[in-house]
Amino acid sequence: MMSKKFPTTNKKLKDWIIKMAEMCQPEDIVWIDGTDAQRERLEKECVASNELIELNQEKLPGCFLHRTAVDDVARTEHLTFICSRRKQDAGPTNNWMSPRDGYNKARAIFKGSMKGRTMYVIPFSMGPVGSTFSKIGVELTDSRYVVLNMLIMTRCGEAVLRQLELQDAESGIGFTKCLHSKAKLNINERLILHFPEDNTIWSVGSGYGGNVLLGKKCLSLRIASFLGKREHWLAEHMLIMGIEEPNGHIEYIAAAFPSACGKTNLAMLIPPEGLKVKGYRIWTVGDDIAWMRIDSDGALWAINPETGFFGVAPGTNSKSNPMMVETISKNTIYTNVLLKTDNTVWWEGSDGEVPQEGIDWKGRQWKFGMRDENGKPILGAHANSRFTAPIKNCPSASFRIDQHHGVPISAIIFGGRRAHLSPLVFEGFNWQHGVFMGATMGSELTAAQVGKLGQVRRDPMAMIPFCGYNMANYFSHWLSMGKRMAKPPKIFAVNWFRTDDGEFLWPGFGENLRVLEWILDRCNNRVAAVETPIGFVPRPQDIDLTGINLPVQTLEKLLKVNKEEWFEELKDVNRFFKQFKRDLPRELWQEYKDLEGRLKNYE
Ligand code: OXD
Ligand code: MN
Repeated sequence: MMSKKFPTTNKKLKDWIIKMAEMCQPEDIVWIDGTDAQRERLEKECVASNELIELNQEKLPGCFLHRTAVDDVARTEHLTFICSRRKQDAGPTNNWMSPRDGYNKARAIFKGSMKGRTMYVIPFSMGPVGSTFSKIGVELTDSRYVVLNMLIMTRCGEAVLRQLELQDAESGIGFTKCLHSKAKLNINERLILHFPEDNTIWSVGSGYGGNVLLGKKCLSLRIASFLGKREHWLAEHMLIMGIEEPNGHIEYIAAAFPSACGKTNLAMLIPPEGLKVKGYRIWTVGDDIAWMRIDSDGALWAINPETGFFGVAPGTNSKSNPMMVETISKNTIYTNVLLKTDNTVWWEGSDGEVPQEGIDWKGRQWKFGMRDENGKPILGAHANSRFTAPIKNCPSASFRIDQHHGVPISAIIFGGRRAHLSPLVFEGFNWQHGVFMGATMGSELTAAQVGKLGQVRRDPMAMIPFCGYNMANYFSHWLSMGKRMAKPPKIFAVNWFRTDDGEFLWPGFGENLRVLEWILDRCNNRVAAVETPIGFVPRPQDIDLTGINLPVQTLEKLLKVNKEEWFEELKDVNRFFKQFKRDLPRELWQEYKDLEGRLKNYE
């Protein structure tokens, strides 16, 4: 059936692969060694089989285009399950299936799904190989596209395999068993299953990144959040960035935002003109995932477990994110964008002139101005079209990305998109209050999610689609982490999206550094603040507005705490908290009542 070469001494790994191969019946098994030569061979095979289109190599060296099936363009949350033994362990915010049902249903689809195909074995490490932060996974997949993306997004190959063998021999530490098959790419036979108690992920029937690059959301958030609770660390949907102050000192922050709220742009912002004289410099550590541990100094340290960006293309341009424009100019895989006649790519909101024609993301001839039967413009690129690019391409990539210890975190930021209610920035009174702020995060729906635009969805710590266990227990875990730390970071909330008469009050983008500056000043006890019921809010004079034309009245509007709006918000928080019944930590109900009490007494 297949070649019998197993370049590993690890029996558990070998046995598992044999078992999975018996089920999926691939024609061949190929081990990914992490070499350029093997990657180049796979790229050639993909071009020959039309899985990839080679782009203009003069203008976009090392770049390719891939198109997914038209109904396979985003994470499918309704087909994503946590298969814990007890339903209660998945909690009310996750889809649940019993492990037995999960394995049985998926097995029926996996059976024979790799006939005539190669099964690739990808040993990968989330985090630097050998770091105490890191976790090893092995993904079996019948998709070369998955292999090529994993090679960008994670550390893979020979070195990881050796580390896996060493770890297992020394301490029996296992690996996450990740199985993926495209199968028939049929939405009716698609399942994304997590078995936290078995350290196993099974994904079948999809070819979309968020569903199939199993190191990302599946391992680094859903499985890792479960492991983090057990092992006393945090796996979070957060960017990590360093802000270098003029004296050369760098402070690092971690920030959680729901999808499409500008996490990637913030992680690599360009200091605005007005602050340039101060000599700030930004270092990007990560744009999507943070793993955070308490070190022997009692402080919280973080790594980005990934090595690449899997970012949204539309709207990426030299104004919104010049660093990313540079990053994706080489060695990048584009998915579902428009192909131009010169064999380069385009998407809505990209740089340069709008092309008059091209091939759209569905592979059809496209002309500018085309409309569908309802009169709506036909998009050249899908709204969730993506690029996969190495962090190392990014001009602001941090020099600490490969350091085993990661970076110390001074502040944690929770952000959302709120037209009203939430001030530009406020600071929690202490860790417990900060956890309450994270647990009550809400954000308005954007085009990236299904639902009524503008409607508020509660998205605690931006983890609602990614928490691998009961979220009430996740809140308890956050509370307990605070108790374990001698020097917990301060916790802040930000909102770049507050409006007045439908107009954004805050310019956003690089100007957000002005808010980060205040946050760091607070962390270092350099400025006072105004105490309000919801937390500490800046005094207007403490936000440096040099070089922007923002009237003080606008800043006051941005910082205002409106009592009536907060009472309304509390009603929604109450409904949200109640679904967790007795599992919700009582500290959070206490914070709720305290906030209500403070609001009642507020003028
Ligand atoms: C992502 C997401 O792709 O959050 O990062 O959906
Ligand atoms: Mn994300």
